Amino acid sequence: MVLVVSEEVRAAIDARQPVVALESTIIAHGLPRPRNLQVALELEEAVRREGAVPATVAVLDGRPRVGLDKEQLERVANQDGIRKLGHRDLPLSVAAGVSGATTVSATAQLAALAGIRVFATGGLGGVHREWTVTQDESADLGLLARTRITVVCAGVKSILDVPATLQRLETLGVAVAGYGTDRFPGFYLSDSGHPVDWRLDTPEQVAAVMRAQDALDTPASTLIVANPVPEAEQLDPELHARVLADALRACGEQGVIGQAVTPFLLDYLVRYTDGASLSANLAAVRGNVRLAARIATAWTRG
Ligand code: PSU
Ligand code: MN
Repeated sequence: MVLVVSEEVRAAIDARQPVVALESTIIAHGLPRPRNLQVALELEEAVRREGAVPATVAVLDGRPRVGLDKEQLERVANQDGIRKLGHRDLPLSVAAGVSGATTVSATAQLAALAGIRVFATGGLGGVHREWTVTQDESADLGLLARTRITVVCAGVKSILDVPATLQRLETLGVAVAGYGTDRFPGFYLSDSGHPVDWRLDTPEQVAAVMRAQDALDTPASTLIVANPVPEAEQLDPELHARVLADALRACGEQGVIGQAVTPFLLDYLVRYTDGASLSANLAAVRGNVRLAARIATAWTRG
């Protein structure tokens, strides 16, 4: 098979030990260098500290990989012009023999193919605010609607149209639960301003939902566990609103489109909040990774 699963990850899956998939677009395109490599290593370490095995996903020289060693992580973090791969790009990158970082959609697809059930990221993609003009909706949503995996995230990125994204998730039949909250988290913010219908409070409760998905034999779809960044570590909501408005304006003025939109907005926020958005983003991802490891542990114990 074209998919390469690292020995450590393969052994853990086979032995039903907890494994957490991690995406690589956040490393290559979502965080500034050189911080991105430190973060990639730190997130893997955080998974290990919780007793689970990290499986970072990327495509290297046309080979989709689940589980990267340090040198491979370095390539993802430092290679100039490394591509951003959604799930539709996977066959194209394989045939072309190129390297790329995987988004949520591509990571979820490859992780599920490898037999991994739990995945952690920062914020999901979704419906962009100018959707009526641009039709820009992240491919994350469509893929999550047909993949059996649990994604731990801090909601969807706040640069998006959050209520429209929540509506799309409902339409697509993707299950969403707040973790320890009745509010849908807002990525950089603990609360997006929108409620969620379901709340889960422990890793065991999450694992019980996963087992119920299997028992009901429902059409494959994702369980989104929306885990808020702690309020003390969130971005100041006023600063967030102000800089985001500027970022969206700059994005339109500069004619940024397609795959470039999300990295452009994230980078703008990092620069014009003096790194405060980066701290909030990292706090969110760290919390998600730790929770994902605990969910994977509860899941394998069941
Ligand atoms: N979460 C982060 N930073 C990121 C992303 C998520 O904290 O950079 C990435 C994910 O890989 C997600 C992608 O799948 O942004 C969405 O890109 P687009 O909007 O172009 O689909
Ligand atoms: Mn897009």
